[in-house]
Formats: sequence, C-alpha cells, structure tokens
Amino acid sequence: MTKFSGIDYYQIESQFTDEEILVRNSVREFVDNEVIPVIEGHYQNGTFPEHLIKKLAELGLFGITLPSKYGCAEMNNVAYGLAMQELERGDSGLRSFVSVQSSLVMYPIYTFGSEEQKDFWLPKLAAAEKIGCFGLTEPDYGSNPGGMITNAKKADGGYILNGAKMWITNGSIADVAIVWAKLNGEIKGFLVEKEFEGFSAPEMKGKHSLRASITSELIFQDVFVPESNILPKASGLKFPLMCLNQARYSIAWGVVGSMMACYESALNYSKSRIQFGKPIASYQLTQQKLAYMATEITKSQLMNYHLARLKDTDRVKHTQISMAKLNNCEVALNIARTSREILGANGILSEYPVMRHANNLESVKTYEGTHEMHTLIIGEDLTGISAFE
Ligand code: TGC
Ligand code: FAD
Repeated sequence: MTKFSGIDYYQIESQFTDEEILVRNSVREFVDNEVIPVIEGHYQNGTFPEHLIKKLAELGLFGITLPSKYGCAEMNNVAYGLAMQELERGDSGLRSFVSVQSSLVMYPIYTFGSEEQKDFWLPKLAAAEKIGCFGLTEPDYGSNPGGMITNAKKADGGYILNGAKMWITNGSIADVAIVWAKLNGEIKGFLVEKEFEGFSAPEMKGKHSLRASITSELIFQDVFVPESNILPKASGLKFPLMCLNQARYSIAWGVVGSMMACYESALNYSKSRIQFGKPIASYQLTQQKLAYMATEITKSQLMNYHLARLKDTDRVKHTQISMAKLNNCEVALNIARTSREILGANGILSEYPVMRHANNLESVKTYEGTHEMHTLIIGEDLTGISAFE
C-alpha cells in the first residue's frame, strides 16, 4: 500500500496492463519511501541524491524500453511514461537524470552506435556502472542547435574536438558524453570519455531551479577522440533531434507527476485550512481552482496515454510529441502556481513540494525545446511554413 494514490478522474488505469500498473506502483512506492524524505534537503543544498542511482538501476529504469540482451527491461512506452510520471512527482531533477541516461545517452548508442559500442556501453549504462550526458546546447546556440560551432577535425586514427557545451545535465558526474559537433560542416555524434585529455566538465552553480540536479559546462580543448568513438549511423541535425523526441516524450509524462503532487497538496490543504469559519475548500473560488487542476491533469493524462500507444505502434509524429511537451509543461506550471495560491503563505515553505515543483518547471518548460519552439514546430506542421527565421 503506497502513501500516494494520485488522481485518475477518467479511470485511465483501466486501460493499463498489469505489467504497466506494476511498474507505476513500484516507482510510486520507491518515491514515497526513498525520495520524498530526502529530496527537499538535496534541493536546498543544491545537490543530486547520488545514493539513489543504483536503486534506479535495480528498478530497471535506465533504457527501460531497450532489449533485454543489453540488460534493459524491454518494456513499452506506457511503462516508460508511468515511471517518469512517478519519478517527477518526487522531483524533476530525478526524472531528468533518468531521461538523460535513457533517452539521450542509451537511445543514441542503441540507434546510431556500432555493435561494439552497444555491447560495451549499454549494459554498463543500464546497471548505472557508467553515467552519461548529452551535449547539444552551446553558449550561443540553444534553440538553434544547427548553428553550433563545436567542431571535429579528422586526425590520424580519430578526430580532434574543440568547442564548448553549456547547460548539460549530469555533465560533471558523467563517464561518457554524447557530444554533437560539426565535422566538415556536418553534425556528427561523438562518445567523449571523461578521462580524455583536454576535456573538462565544470559544474554550473547559482540555479534557482532544478537544484537537485547537476548541470555543467563541457569544454573541449584539442580533445583526441578515437575513430571507434564516433556514432557511425548519425549524420545531420535530424539525429540529435531524434534523441530529443524520446526525452520530450518522457517530459510530457513526467510533468503530470508534478501536477499530481501540487494538486494533492492543494486539495488536502484546502480541506483543513479554516478561514472565515469554514474550510477554504468550501468557497467557490477555491473549488474553481481545484476543478481546473483536475480537468487539466485528466486532459494531459489522456494525451500521454494515446501518445504512448501511437509510439508503441510506430505511428507517432515528432510534432505530436511537441504538442504534449508544450501543453503539459504549460499546464504543470499553471497548476503549480494555482496550488501555491491555495496554500497562501505556506505555499512558499519547503514543508510543501509546491514551490520546488514550480521552480523546477521553469527549467522543464525551457529545456528540450522552449514553449515558443514547440509552438513553431506545430505551426510549421499545420501550415507547411517555417516561422523559425
Ligand atoms: P529543421 O530544418 O526543422 O530540421 C532539420 C532536420 O531534422 C528533421 N527534424 C526532426 N527529425 C526528427 N525529430 C524531430 N523532432 C525533428 N525536427 C526536425 C527535419 O525534418 C529536417 O530533416 P531533413 O531530412 O530535412 O534534414 O531544423 P532547424 O535548424 O530549422 O531547427 C529547428 C529545430 C527543430 C532544431 C528547433 O525547432 C528546435 O527543436 N530547437 C530546440 C532545441 C532543443 O530542444 N534543444 C534541446 C537540447 S537537449 C536538452 O535540453 C536536454 S534537457 C534534459 C533533461 O535534463 O531532462
Ligand atoms: P534561447 O535559444 O537563447 O532562447 C531565448 C528565448 O528566445 C526563448 O524564450 C526562446 O523561445 C526565444 N526564441 C528563440 N528563437 C526564437 C524564434 N525563432 N522565435 C521566437 N522566439 C524565439 N541542453 C543540452 O544539450 N543538454 C542538456 O542536458 C541540457 N540540460 C539542461 C538543463 C537545464 C536545467 C536547463 C535550464 C537547460 C538544459 N539544456 C540542455 C539547454 C536547453 O535545451 C536550452 O536552454 C534550450 O534549448 C533553450 O536554449 P537557450 O536557453 O539558449 O535559449
């Protein structure tokens, strides 16, 4: 019996298989028992709860959809989504950690890597014996990664890498970075290992958001990358964008966890907080807020569920993933702010998870493509006209 029951107003659980429910409940219990008790302390201190990494691996959460021959759980996208939802109820930083390792590190190695790269890296990443990160964003190229200036030059037996990446989740603790750089003007993916000479990953400090997550720069000064460390099946911007589809999908589900945490706090608080002689839940203005939250959560859940089934049957378009990422992040932030309003002054305290979620969601709305980028991606799909430039 878990402490958190979530909200499922449309009985979407009736559509889940026993295996999908089992995954959700296992992660839910893990979050209740192992994450909730420690996460505020880590958030306040600006540290990632590294002691949880092995437990995440034991739950089979890294590369959860990849084949069992690599030590992965080989589950479907509903199970992946539900796991992300439950983790983000704990904290967006925890979901980020798993999204990056799974969608941005294991996925490209599995999809664009050589047999040797897959055999070497995937079992180690699944077991969390190795940690990975993904370097696409640069100081001067965020929404427009195609302009990147990090570059590789062919050398004897490999490549020489120069440039810098910024805002990289897990960067300072990663054993391997998937780095996107231009080789003769074409974007290629490289596996840069932490001990390579000329490579450093200083941690970025001073964040007010995603404080329980590590964010770093990646700096490359004449780094020699052996030929065996280039991803052989990736050439062009489309390939890192394919990785983003996986991670954006996990965000669409993840933020529903944040929504549920905030909604639950607001609902419980509103029933016990007495003002003007009655619980604030008895006032129509509060009920309007709760009804708004429950309705938006339900819409996001339905969107995610259908998206998962489209993805599992290879029918999903990347623009559909953009729509869920855009909508669910926007709604999650609105719900966090509305929940904070219901809690009044108490809403700013660390005793409640609301302000932490609200702050985290500012990053989640920005990374993996901002609200504006996803709006333009959908706009282009609808009209056939690109409005990026
Ligand atoms: P554009 O010309 O539109 O596209 C180039 C080629 O890629 C194709 N394409 C996609 N393919 C697969 N999936 C997608 N999502 C795709 N989007 C576009 C496109 O069809 C084209 O193919 P081809 O065959 O014609 O070459 O590119 P553009 O230069 O105009 O740029 C637009 C774009 C899509 C890059 C921009 O809209 C965008 O998405 N910007 C956002 C950048 C972003 O999301 N960065 C994320 C960095 S990683 C991160 O934030 C990790 S946070 C992780 C965590 O902690 O959880
Ligand atoms: P900019 O691109 O400079 O955009 C600034 C503003 O201008 C935004 O509002 C944007 O929407 C708007 N804008 C830009 N172009 C247009 C346009 N054409 N039309 C209208 N509006 C426009 N990146 C990685 O590669 N790996 C990671 O692991 C990673 N982790 C991250 C972790 C955190 C905590 C954060 C905050 C970011 C992370 N990122 C990572 C980077 C993230 O993907 C970028 O921040 C994001 O893509 C936006 O880029 P930017 O911050 O440079 O904003």
